[in-house]
Formats: sequence, C-alpha cells, structure tokens
Amino acid sequence: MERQSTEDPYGHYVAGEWTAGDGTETFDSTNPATGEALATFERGTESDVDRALEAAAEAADEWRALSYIDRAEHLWDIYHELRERTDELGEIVTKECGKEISEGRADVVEAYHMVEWAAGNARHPHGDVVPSEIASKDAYMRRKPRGVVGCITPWNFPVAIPFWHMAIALVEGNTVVWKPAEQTPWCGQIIAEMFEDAGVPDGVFNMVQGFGDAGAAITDDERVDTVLFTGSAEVGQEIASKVGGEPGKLAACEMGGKNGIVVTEEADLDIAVHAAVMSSFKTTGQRCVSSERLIVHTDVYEEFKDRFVDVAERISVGDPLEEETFMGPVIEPDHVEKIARHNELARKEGAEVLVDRFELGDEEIPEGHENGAATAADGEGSDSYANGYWVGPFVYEMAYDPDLRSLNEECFGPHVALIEYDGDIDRALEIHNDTPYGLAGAIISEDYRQINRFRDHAELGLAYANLPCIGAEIQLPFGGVKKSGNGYPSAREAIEAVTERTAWTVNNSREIEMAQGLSADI
Ligand code: UN1
Repeated sequence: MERQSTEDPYGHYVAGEWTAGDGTETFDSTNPATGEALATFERGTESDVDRALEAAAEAADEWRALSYIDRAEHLWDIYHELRERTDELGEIVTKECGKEISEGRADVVEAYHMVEWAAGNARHPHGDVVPSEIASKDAYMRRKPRGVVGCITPWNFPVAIPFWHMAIALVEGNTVVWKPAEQTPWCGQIIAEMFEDAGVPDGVFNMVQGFGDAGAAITDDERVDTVLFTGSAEVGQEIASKVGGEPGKLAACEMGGKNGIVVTEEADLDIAVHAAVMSSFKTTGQRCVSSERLIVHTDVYEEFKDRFVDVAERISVGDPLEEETFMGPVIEPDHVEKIARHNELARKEGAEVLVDRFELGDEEIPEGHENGAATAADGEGSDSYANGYWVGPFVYEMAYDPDLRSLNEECFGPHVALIEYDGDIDRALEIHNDTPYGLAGAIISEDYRQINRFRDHAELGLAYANLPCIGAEIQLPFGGVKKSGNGYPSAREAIEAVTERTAWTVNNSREIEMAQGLSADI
C-alpha cells in the first residue's frame, strides 16, 4: 500500500468503486508500538453506509443466482493471495494492532483457513432430505441466502474475524456491507483490495471505514437481513437486543468473557503454568478468550502461584516485530487507562498484588525495531517506541466473593486473578460459573472424571482440557453463552445466521394425502 497524504486519505469501497464518500472527517491508523500514524482514512457517514447498503441490495439477486461453486471461486482467489502474502500481511497486522509477529501471521493463517472452509463448503451438501409420514411425499430442507449481511468486526483479529463473517455470508449467496474496526482500517483497506482483485461483482462486497455511528447505521437499517458482530459486550448487547426485537432480522453476536482456568489438585503443574501464561498474556490479554481468573486448588496453590508469578515477572514485553517477544503493546491510550482502572479496582476490593508491571520501567521499554516505527510510507526505522502503549502483567490474589466486580468485569488486558479453592470439582465449577459471561475456559487435571465434569457443567461455548483457553480452530463453533453472545458468527454455525431454511414438500401422487391423520375429504 502506498502511503497517502492527509489530503488524499483512503476511502470506502462501494459498488465496485473507491470513494471518498461525503464525510468531512478523516482518521489515522496508528502503530500502538510507537504512537505514530500509519495512514489516513475517510470517516464514513450514514449516507456512505446508505449507498453501500443500496449497492448490496441491488447486487443481491444476481449474486444469489450464481452457483455456490461460482461464488466460491472468487474466495479461492483471495485464499491464494492470503497464503502467498502471509508474512507481509502478518507484519502489517503487527504494526497496526501491536500483536507480536507470530500472532500477526497467525491472524492471516486463521483468515485463509476460514476462506478455505467456506469455499470448500460450496462443494458439500446444503440441506437435508427429510422423511415424510406419507409415502408419496418427498420432503426436504433447502437453504436460501437471507439477502444483505452487515458485518462489524473488532481490531484484535483484523484479518481473521472479517473472514469468519464474510467468507460464509458470501459463499451462501448473501451480499455484504462491512465496517472494519476504526483501530485497524489499514487491514480493512487491504482486504477490500483483495475483493476488488478477485473480481467479486460490484456491490456484492462493500466496505465503509468509520466508527460506531457508521456501524449503527449498518445494524439499524431495514435493508440488512442479518447482522454478524464480534466485539465488546456493551455494543453486542445493544445490537442483539435491538436487532433481535425486529421480526425478520437476525443478529449473531460474539462478545467477551471473564474466562477462567481451573487447576485441580490432580493437575500437572507444568501444563497448568504454561496454559495459564498463554491464556493470560498472549495478545497482551486482548483476546475475547483471554483468561483473567485462575481458580486453583489449595493443595497446589502455593506451588502454582510461585511458578506463575515467576513467569509473569520475567515475561518479555517488547518489540512486537521481534520473534522472541511474548507481549506487544496494547491497542490505544484509552485502553491503557481502562487497564489501569481495572488494576485500581482490584486493589480497592482488597487484592493482594503479586506482580505489578503496569508501568514498565524505562529500561523495559523496547528499543525501536529497524522497521518498527516505520509508517506505511517511509519504511524507515526510528527509536520512538517510548511513545508506544506499553503495559506489563498485573497479577493478584483474591479471596473468592461472588460480589466482587474485579472477578466479574472483563478488563481485556494482562490482568489476572488467582483464586484459591478448597473442595471438589463442583466447588471449582461453582466459582468458575459465577460470572455473567460464558465464552472460553479450561481445566487442568490428570483425572478424567474431573475433566468430564468440567466439560458437562462449565457454562461455556469453548471448553478445553490441559490446554490454554485461547487458540480455537476455525472448524469448531466459536461463540458463548450468557453475556458472551447470542450466536456464532463463524464457520458452520454462521450458516444458520446467513441462510433461511425452506421446508420443501412435493407430492408424487395425484391424490392429496395429509400427515397427522388429518382428513383430506372435501
Ligand atoms: C478473539 O479472541 O477475539 O480462539 C478471537 C482464539 C482465536 C480467535 C480469538 N482463534 O484464540
């Protein structure tokens, strides 16, 4: 991507054209490791969204008339491009959202896995042959696209999650209007260029850059048949209740969690510490599946605590472009403040603080990577990492109390509570399930009875045994229960949200015969 001047910001992609739209404001994409602007983008308005929706509605008939396989062909082009450009795009993900470089690449890999799944699925059966009570009747379930799908995606997986939503929606025959997260518009721009290069017909894929007002203009519009949302609990809840209340409109929303890992008295502590560190600190705690509660049996508590604290004290926070870095910066200054408020709240509620690296010492601030501070334009190095949004681990010990806000409210950062429990697996489950959320969680145990009890009774969408609670593969359902969401905006389950089911019944005789013994005499 060539850097443009602020006089010439990147625009929206609507009806197969690049457009500046009619907004008067622009915004910058920022490298969180340096605080420097990467590129400038038009801020979309309601009328920009209106045109995108119009284009999507107009393109719907022709797109749905194509075969599944023809639609998927366009996605295969994108699949190959994502594969070939994984390293380059991974670096852009890292520069724009601060995730360390293996995570930047993994984001792109996850994206092409989803595209592969969706495009490959075009050659799989779509629907069911269903038995009928009447021998002369044939009965089927057939799928049809719902129409226009609005996609609102977060910054923490700026390539993967857009494809979770859009690959399935498009292959199933829907047209799409997408708003990328305002923190990662550069990734949005690149993805839109891929759709353009893949020759997706005009109006089938539309992208409007912008903020929550543009997002609301998409979700609230009556031309949108399905909303797919991944992001914060507040916004997701608003969308789910608003859209859910409108007959004929569907929303599948996946939000955050206050995810927990249960370490039982049977646990292998090597696995426990490793899984807890991965779950709490990878992505600097900014996954919706990141863990903020470690619920540890009293018999192994002290040893687990010592070992976990030891790793949290030394884990590397640093240059996200370096392969050996474990944690990059957090996304933006407001997020640094939010994490500070959560750390403060824990203290106020009586936390025993075990590790506080919130304010990294000067010597811990990474030095500039030779490319790290580069803007999209100059590609030159600089040492401006001192202006990045750095936050280190905050680990605290807290006696369990169901009313503590610290144990219930999601921080979305490297902020984690150790909670000691005494008793059996049911006591651990009671503590584990006592949050408003239910997205991801794990049990670390060598006892299959404890493991199976967790599987059956943990209130979760994604449950793991002897693993971190991050790192789901795309072919599994991804969504949660309780406040974590009302649906699955990805893979097989997303098909339910972007298709209508027709119960299709055909009579093969010249008589009308009814089911349920209903008389057909007239
Ligand atoms: C998110 O945290 O917002 O399971 C998505 C994982 C990734 C997706 C995370 N595959 O960790």
